[in-house]
Amino acid sequence: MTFYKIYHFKSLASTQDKAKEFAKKGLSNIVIVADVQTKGRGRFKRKWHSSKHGLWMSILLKPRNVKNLQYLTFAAAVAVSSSIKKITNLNTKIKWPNDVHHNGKKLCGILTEGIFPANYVVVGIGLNVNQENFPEEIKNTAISLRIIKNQKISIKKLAKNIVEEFFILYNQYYNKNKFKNILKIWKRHCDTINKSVTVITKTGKFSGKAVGIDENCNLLLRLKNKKIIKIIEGDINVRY
Ligand code: BTX
Repeated sequence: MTFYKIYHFKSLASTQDKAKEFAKKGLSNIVIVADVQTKGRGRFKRKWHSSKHGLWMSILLKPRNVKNLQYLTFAAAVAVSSSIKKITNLNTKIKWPNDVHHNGKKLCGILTEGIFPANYVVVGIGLNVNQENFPEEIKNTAISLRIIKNQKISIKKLAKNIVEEFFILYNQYYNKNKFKNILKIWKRHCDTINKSVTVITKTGKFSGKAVGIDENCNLLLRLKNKKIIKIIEGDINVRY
C-alpha cells in the first residue's frame, strides 16, 4: 500500500501545473483533483475540455527511474479501463498510446510529463464521467460514461479506484522494473494491435497494420511494402 494524499480543488488552470507546484516543495505521491480546469491540456499542447462533471486529476510521483515513463501512461490507462469495468460494468478499450475509448469515442486521455532534472513525474488523467454534452469541436469524437450508461456515476468512487489500481501497478511493477508485466496487462485491454490504422505524426501520415509494441512502448506498424516502422508518438485513426 502506498500512502498518498488527495487534494481537491473547485477550479484550477490545470491539475498538471498544480502538481508541479507540489513537486517544487519536494512532495510526491500526491493526487490533485479539480472539478473544473480552465486551461486543461492534452499532448502537443492541445486543449483538453474540462468543464464540470468530469474527472480531472494528476498523480505526482517520484519514481525510482524516469527512463520508462511511457509505462506510467500504460499503467494509468489500465487502471482507468479496469476501474470503469468495476464501477459501471462497462467494457472499454485502450487505443495506443493514451486513450480509453468506447466504440471509438474518446472517454479518457492521459498525459504523462516528466520534471527534470528533479526526476518527478506527473500522470494526468482526464475522464469524461457525467457530462451530458460536449463542445462542437469534439462532439463527434468524445463521449462520457453518463451518455453511454444513461445514469450518473460517482466521480469520487471512480477516482479512488483508479488511484488505487494505478499505485498497485506502480509499486508492484514499475518501481521494480517489471515493465513486461505492465505491457502484458495493457495488451489485454488494448484493441489497436492487428488493426489497420492510419498514424498521424509530426513527420507525416502512415497507413498500415499495427503489428506490435516494442520495449519502449512504441507502436510497430507494417506498411504495405512489408517494411515495419516504429512510431514513437502520434495519433492513430482506427475504424471501429
Ligand atoms: P491528446 O492529445 O491525446 O488528446 C487531445 C485531443 O482530444 C484534443 O485535441 C481534442 O480533439 C480531444 N479532446 C479534448 N478534450 C476532450 C474531452 N474532454 N474528451 C474527449 N476528447 C477531448 C489527451 O491528450 C490527454 C488529456 C489529459 C487531460 C488531463 S485532465 C487532468 C490533467 N490536467 C491537464 O491539464 N491535463 C491532464
